[in-house]
Amino acid sequence: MDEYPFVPLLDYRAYPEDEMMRRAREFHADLKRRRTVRQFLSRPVPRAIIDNCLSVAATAPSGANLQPWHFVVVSDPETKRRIREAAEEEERHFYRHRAPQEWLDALAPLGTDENKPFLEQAPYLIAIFAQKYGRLADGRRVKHYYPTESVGLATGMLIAALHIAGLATLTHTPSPMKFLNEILGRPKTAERPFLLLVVGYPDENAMVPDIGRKPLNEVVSYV
Ligand code: IYR
Repeated sequence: MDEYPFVPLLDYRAYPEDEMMRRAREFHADLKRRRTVRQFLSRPVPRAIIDNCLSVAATAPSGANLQPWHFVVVSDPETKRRIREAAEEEERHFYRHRAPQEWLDALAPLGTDENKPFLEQAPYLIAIFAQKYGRLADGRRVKHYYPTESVGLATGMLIAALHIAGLATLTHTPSPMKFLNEILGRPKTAERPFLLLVVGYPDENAMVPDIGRKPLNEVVSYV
């Protein structure tokens, strides 16, 4: 343990309990307004805002702090077009053949289908990859631990950061989505596409499904 440096926890902040409550409430009030959106404006978003939100994501905890994630921010129209084309091909197969009726029934309230125009309309697609292993400067492999969990945590923080910044997101999971490695030039064996996050301003006329969240007593128990 003495071999590795430790530093004091200087950045931690304590608050009086009333302020803790206020901050927690405020955060909830902000985050509960988040909705997954499927209609986006093509209005551009400054890249600095995206960079800042990615900096938030990159603070996530990860297995052995190996930070097993890679984010590809796509704004190039031709690349977006290729992603849309490949995703819609997978989705056609999913909706017409692959999805069991039970899955289609579960999706029905969301009103989704095989058409994914938002993949071209939204200003940014962020393709998130989970790395099974990393590489040292000399090319040797470094095994990553809990990559899926770690990338899930980073993605949650990214979604929250984008929302707080005033942007809308859609967590899109075309399946399978290995085509993302091909189109975006990411390593095939080391990296698994985790999620395609669609980012932009919601269309003024965007409609969202009338669905809610489970009450706390259904999702929490105290022992
Ligand atoms: N990938 C398909 C189907 C789909 C699956 C789930 I689970 C969703 O929450 C929503 C959609 C699609 O994107 O349409």
